[in-house]
Amino acid sequence: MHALIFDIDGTFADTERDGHRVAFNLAFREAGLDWRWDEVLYGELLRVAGGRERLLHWMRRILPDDLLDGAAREDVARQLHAAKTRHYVELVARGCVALRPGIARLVEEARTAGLRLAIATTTSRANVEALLAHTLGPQAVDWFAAIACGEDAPAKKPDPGVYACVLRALGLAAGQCLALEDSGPGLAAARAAGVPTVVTRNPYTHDHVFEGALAVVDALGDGAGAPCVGLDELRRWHAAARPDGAFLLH
Ligand code: XBP
Ligand code: MG
Repeated sequence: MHALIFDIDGTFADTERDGHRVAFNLAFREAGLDWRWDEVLYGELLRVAGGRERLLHWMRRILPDDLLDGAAREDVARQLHAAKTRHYVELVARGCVALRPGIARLVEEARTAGLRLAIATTTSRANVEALLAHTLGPQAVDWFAAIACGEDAPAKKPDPGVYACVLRALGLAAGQCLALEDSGPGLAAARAAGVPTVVTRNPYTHDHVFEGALAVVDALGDGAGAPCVGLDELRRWHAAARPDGAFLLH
Protein backbone atom coordinates (compact mmCIF):
# COMPACT_ATOMS: atom_id res chain seq x y z
CA MET A 1 0.00 0.00 0.00
CA HIS A 2 1.72 3.15 -1.28
CA ALA A 3 -1.09 5.67 -1.38
CA LEU A 4 -4.45 6.56 0.15
CA ILE A 5 -7.01 8.02 -2.25
CA PHE A 6 -9.77 9.95 -0.49
CA ASP A 7 -13.22 10.75 -1.78
CA ILE A 8 -14.29 14.17 -0.48
CA ASP A 9 -18.07 14.50 -0.21
CA GLY A 10 -19.39 12.24 2.53
CA THR A 11 -15.99 10.62 3.20
CA PHE A 12 -13.54 13.39 4.06
CA ALA A 13 -16.30 15.64 5.38
CA ASP A 14 -20.07 15.64 5.75
CA THR A 15 -20.40 18.23 3.03
CA GLU A 16 -23.81 17.48 1.64
CA ARG A 17 -26.53 18.44 4.17
CA ASP A 18 -25.02 21.66 5.59
CA GLY A 19 -22.77 22.51 2.65
CA HIS A 20 -23.85 21.64 -0.89
CA ARG A 21 -27.59 21.49 -0.08
CA VAL A 22 -27.58 24.88 1.68
CA ALA A 23 -25.47 26.40 -1.11
CA PHE A 24 -27.96 25.21 -3.73
CA ASN A 25 -30.82 26.78 -1.76
CA LEU A 26 -28.91 30.07 -1.43
CA ALA A 27 -28.30 30.10 -5.19
CA PHE A 28 -32.00 29.45 -5.85
CA ARG A 29 -33.04 32.28 -3.54
CA GLU A 30 -30.49 34.67 -5.04
CA ALA A 31 -31.91 33.90 -8.51
CA GLY A 32 -35.46 34.64 -7.29
CA LEU A 33 -36.54 31.00 -7.55
CA ASP A 34 -38.84 29.47 -4.95
CA TRP A 35 -37.13 26.07 -5.17
CA ARG A 36 -36.03 24.67 -1.82
CA TRP A 37 -34.32 21.31 -1.31
CA ASP A 38 -35.03 19.92 2.15
CA GLU A 39 -32.93 17.12 3.64
CA VAL A 40 -35.22 14.32 2.48
CA LEU A 41 -35.56 15.60 -1.08
CA TYR A 42 -31.81 16.20 -1.24
CA GLY A 43 -31.17 12.60 -0.16
CA GLU A 44 -33.23 11.50 -3.15
CA LEU A 45 -31.49 13.92 -5.53
CA LEU A 46 -28.07 12.70 -4.35
CA ARG A 47 -28.64 9.62 -6.51
CA VAL A 48 -27.52 11.88 -9.35
CA ALA A 49 -23.77 12.49 -9.02
CA GLY A 50 -22.42 15.95 -9.76
CA GLY A 51 -24.06 19.19 -8.68
CA ARG A 52 -24.76 20.52 -12.18
CA GLU A 53 -26.10 17.15 -13.29
CA ARG A 54 -28.28 17.02 -10.12
CA LEU A 55 -29.66 20.45 -10.97
CA LEU A 56 -30.42 19.44 -14.57
CA HIS A 57 -32.19 16.33 -13.31
CA TRP A 58 -34.34 18.50 -11.01
CA MET A 59 -35.12 21.00 -13.77
CA ARG A 60 -36.16 18.22 -16.15
CA ARG A 61 -38.43 16.95 -13.40
CA ILE A 62 -40.26 20.22 -12.66
CA LEU A 63 -40.02 22.32 -15.82
CA PRO A 64 -41.87 21.21 -18.96
CA ASP A 65 -39.81 21.06 -22.18
CA ASP A 66 -41.82 23.80 -23.88
CA LEU A 67 -40.94 26.25 -21.10
CA LEU A 68 -37.18 25.76 -21.35
CA ASP A 69 -35.49 23.90 -24.19
CA GLY A 70 -32.37 21.78 -23.74
CA ALA A 71 -29.81 24.51 -24.48
CA ALA A 72 -31.54 27.09 -22.26
CA ARG A 73 -31.81 24.54 -19.47
CA GLU A 74 -28.08 23.80 -19.69
CA ASP A 75 -27.37 27.51 -19.57
CA VAL A 76 -29.49 28.16 -16.48
CA ALA A 77 -28.01 25.10 -14.75
CA ARG A 78 -24.47 26.32 -15.46
CA GLN A 79 -25.22 29.77 -14.01
CA LEU A 80 -26.99 28.43 -10.95
CA HIS A 81 -24.20 25.94 -10.35
CA ALA A 82 -21.54 28.67 -10.54
CA ALA A 83 -23.50 30.66 -7.92
CA LYS A 84 -23.88 27.53 -5.81
CA THR A 85 -20.10 26.95 -5.88
CA ARG A 86 -19.54 30.53 -4.72
CA HIS A 87 -21.96 30.03 -1.82
CA TYR A 88 -20.42 26.67 -0.93
CA VAL A 89 -16.91 28.14 -0.75
CA GLU A 90 -18.25 30.92 1.52
CA LEU A 91 -19.99 28.40 3.80
CA VAL A 92 -16.77 26.38 4.08
CA ALA A 93 -14.82 29.55 4.85
CA ARG A 94 -17.31 30.29 7.66
CA GLY A 95 -16.62 26.84 9.15
CA CYS A 96 -20.01 25.29 8.30
CA VAL A 97 -18.43 22.05 7.09
CA ALA A 98 -16.26 19.95 9.39
CA LEU A 99 -14.02 16.97 8.65
CA ARG A 100 -15.47 13.60 9.58
CA PRO A 101 -14.00 12.09 12.78
CA GLY A 102 -10.68 10.35 12.22
CA ILE A 103 -9.81 12.04 8.91
CA ALA A 104 -7.27 14.54 10.25
CA ARG A 105 -5.63 11.78 12.30
CA LEU A 106 -5.48 9.41 9.33
CA VAL A 107 -4.00 12.08 7.07
CA GLU A 108 -1.35 12.80 9.71
CA GLU A 109 -0.60 9.09 10.22
CA ALA A 110 -0.23 8.56 6.46
CA ARG A 111 2.08 11.56 6.08
CA THR A 112 4.23 10.41 8.98
CA ALA A 113 4.46 6.93 7.44
CA GLY A 114 5.51 8.39 4.07
CA LEU A 115 2.39 7.23 2.22
CA ARG A 116 1.27 9.35 -0.70
CA LEU A 117 -2.08 11.08 -0.45
CA ALA A 118 -4.55 11.72 -3.25
CA ILE A 119 -8.12 12.88 -3.82
CA ALA A 120 -10.64 11.47 -6.30
CA THR A 121 -13.85 13.47 -6.19
CA THR A 122 -16.83 14.40 -8.29
CA THR A 123 -17.03 17.89 -6.84
CA SER A 124 -15.44 21.05 -8.24
CA ARG A 125 -11.80 21.96 -7.56
CA ALA A 126 -12.67 25.27 -5.87
CA ASN A 127 -14.69 23.33 -3.29
CA VAL A 128 -11.84 20.91 -2.54
CA GLU A 129 -9.26 23.66 -2.17
CA ALA A 130 -11.54 25.64 0.15
CA LEU A 131 -12.28 22.58 2.29
CA LEU A 132 -8.61 21.60 2.66
CA ALA A 133 -7.55 25.16 3.48
CA HIS A 134 -10.27 25.80 6.05
CA THR A 135 -10.06 22.45 7.83
CA LEU A 136 -6.44 21.25 7.63
CA GLY A 137 -4.80 24.60 6.91
CA PRO A 138 -3.60 26.66 3.93
CA GLN A 139 -0.64 24.34 3.27
CA ALA A 140 -2.71 21.14 3.17
CA VAL A 141 -3.33 21.21 -0.58
CA ASP A 142 0.41 20.54 -1.05
CA TRP A 143 0.22 17.34 0.99
CA PHE A 144 -1.72 15.69 -1.83
CA ALA A 145 0.33 14.24 -4.69
CA ALA A 146 -2.73 14.11 -6.95
CA ILE A 147 -6.13 15.81 -6.82
CA ALA A 148 -8.66 14.83 -9.48
CA CYS A 149 -12.00 16.69 -9.46
CA GLY A 150 -15.18 17.05 -11.46
CA GLU A 151 -13.38 19.24 -14.02
CA ASP A 152 -10.79 16.49 -14.69
CA ALA A 153 -13.27 13.70 -15.34
CA PRO A 154 -16.50 14.91 -16.95
CA ALA A 155 -18.20 11.48 -16.56
CA LYS A 156 -19.09 11.39 -12.88
CA LYS A 157 -18.89 8.43 -10.48
CA PRO A 158 -19.73 5.53 -10.81
CA ASP A 159 -17.61 6.11 -13.90
CA PRO A 160 -14.00 5.20 -12.98
CA GLY A 161 -12.55 8.18 -14.91
CA VAL A 162 -11.62 10.23 -11.86
CA TYR A 163 -9.73 7.26 -10.37
CA ALA A 164 -7.95 6.64 -13.69
CA CYS A 165 -6.81 10.30 -13.57
CA VAL A 166 -5.44 9.92 -10.05
CA LEU A 167 -3.62 6.65 -10.81
CA ARG A 168 -2.02 8.25 -13.88
CA ALA A 169 -0.87 11.25 -11.86
CA LEU A 170 0.50 9.06 -9.05
CA GLY A 171 2.20 6.64 -11.48
CA LEU A 172 0.99 3.74 -9.32
CA ALA A 173 -0.93 0.56 -10.12
CA ALA A 174 -4.47 0.38 -8.74
CA GLY A 175 -3.51 -2.44 -6.35
CA GLN A 176 -0.82 -0.27 -4.75
CA CYS A 177 -3.48 2.18 -3.54
CA LEU A 178 -6.38 2.12 -1.13
CA ALA A 179 -9.50 4.19 -1.75
CA LEU A 180 -11.79 5.56 0.95
CA GLU A 181 -15.38 6.11 -0.17
CA ASP A 182 -18.78 6.66 1.43
CA SER A 183 -21.27 5.70 -1.27
CA GLY A 184 -22.32 2.98 -3.67
CA PRO A 185 -21.42 5.01 -6.79
CA GLY A 186 -18.08 6.00 -5.20
CA LEU A 187 -17.26 2.38 -4.41
CA ALA A 188 -18.30 1.31 -7.92
CA ALA A 189 -16.00 3.95 -9.46
CA ALA A 190 -12.99 2.89 -7.40
CA ARG A 191 -13.65 -0.82 -7.96
CA ALA A 192 -14.08 -0.32 -11.72
CA ALA A 193 -10.62 1.26 -11.70
CA GLY A 194 -9.34 -1.77 -9.72
CA VAL A 195 -8.60 0.14 -6.51
CA PRO A 196 -9.24 -1.81 -3.25
CA THR A 197 -11.73 0.25 -1.26
CA VAL A 198 -12.80 0.78 2.34
CA VAL A 199 -16.24 2.31 2.84
CA THR A 200 -17.15 4.69 5.66
CA ARG A 201 -20.93 5.08 5.50
CA ASN A 202 -22.91 8.17 6.49
CA PRO A 203 -26.63 8.83 7.05
CA TYR A 204 -27.22 9.54 3.34
CA THR A 205 -25.51 6.30 2.22
CA HIS A 206 -26.16 3.76 4.99
CA ASP A 207 -28.59 1.83 2.75
CA HIS A 208 -26.33 1.70 -0.33
CA VAL A 209 -25.00 -1.62 -1.58
CA PHE A 210 -21.31 -2.07 -0.82
CA GLU A 211 -20.49 -5.35 -2.49
CA GLY A 212 -16.79 -5.75 -3.17
CA ALA A 213 -15.57 -3.36 -0.46
CA LEU A 214 -12.60 -4.45 1.65
CA ALA A 215 -14.49 -3.31 4.72
CA VAL A 216 -17.55 -1.23 5.56
CA VAL A 217 -17.55 0.92 8.72
CA ASP A 218 -19.79 3.68 10.06
CA ALA A 219 -16.87 5.96 10.89
CA LEU A 220 -13.09 6.03 10.73
CA GLY A 221 -12.85 8.02 13.90
CA ASP A 222 -13.40 8.42 17.48
CA GLY A 223 -16.75 10.18 17.65
CA ALA A 224 -19.85 8.62 19.23
CA GLY A 225 -18.16 5.42 20.37
CA ALA A 226 -17.41 4.35 16.80
CA PRO A 227 -14.38 2.12 16.29
CA CYS A 228 -11.17 3.91 15.42
CA VAL A 229 -9.71 2.87 12.08
CA GLY A 230 -5.99 3.57 11.77
CA LEU A 231 -3.27 2.93 9.24
CA ASP A 232 -2.56 -0.54 10.71
CA GLU A 233 -6.15 -1.60 10.06
CA LEU A 234 -6.07 -0.20 6.54
CA ARG A 235 -2.81 -2.04 5.82
CA ARG A 236 -4.29 -5.28 7.16
CA TRP A 237 -7.42 -4.94 5.04
CA HIS A 238 -5.38 -4.00 1.99
CA ALA A 239 -3.11 -7.04 2.44
CA ALA A 240 -6.18 -9.29 2.63
CA ALA A 241 -7.53 -8.05 -0.71
CA ARG A 242 -8.02 -10.61 -3.45
CA PRO A 243 -6.00 -10.03 -6.65
CA ASP A 244 -9.06 -8.22 -8.07
CA GLY A 245 -9.03 -5.88 -5.06
CA ALA A 246 -12.24 -7.09 -3.43
CA PHE A 247 -12.70 -8.84 -0.11
CA LEU A 248 -15.66 -8.08 2.08
CA LEU A 249 -14.63 -8.34 5.73
CA HIS A 250 -17.60 -6.72 7.47
C1 XBP B 1 -20.19 14.13 -4.69
C2 XBP B 1 -21.07 14.81 -5.60
C3 XBP B 1 -20.93 16.24 -5.79
C4 XBP B 1 -21.45 17.14 -4.70
C5 XBP B 1 -21.68 18.51 -5.25
O1 XBP B 1 -20.05 12.76 -5.07
O2 XBP B 1 -21.90 14.20 -6.27
O3 XBP B 1 -21.62 16.53 -6.94
O4 XBP B 1 -22.67 16.66 -4.20
O5 XBP B 1 -20.52 19.06 -5.79
P1 XBP B 1 -18.75 11.92 -4.61
P2 XBP B 1 -20.55 19.90 -7.18
O6 XBP B 1 -18.63 12.05 -3.13
O7 XBP B 1 -19.10 10.50 -5.00
O8 XBP B 1 -17.54 12.43 -5.35
O9 XBP B 1 -21.77 20.78 -7.12
O10 XBP B 1 -19.27 20.71 -7.19
O11 XBP B 1 -20.64 18.91 -8.32
MG1 MG C 1 -18.76 10.62 -1.61
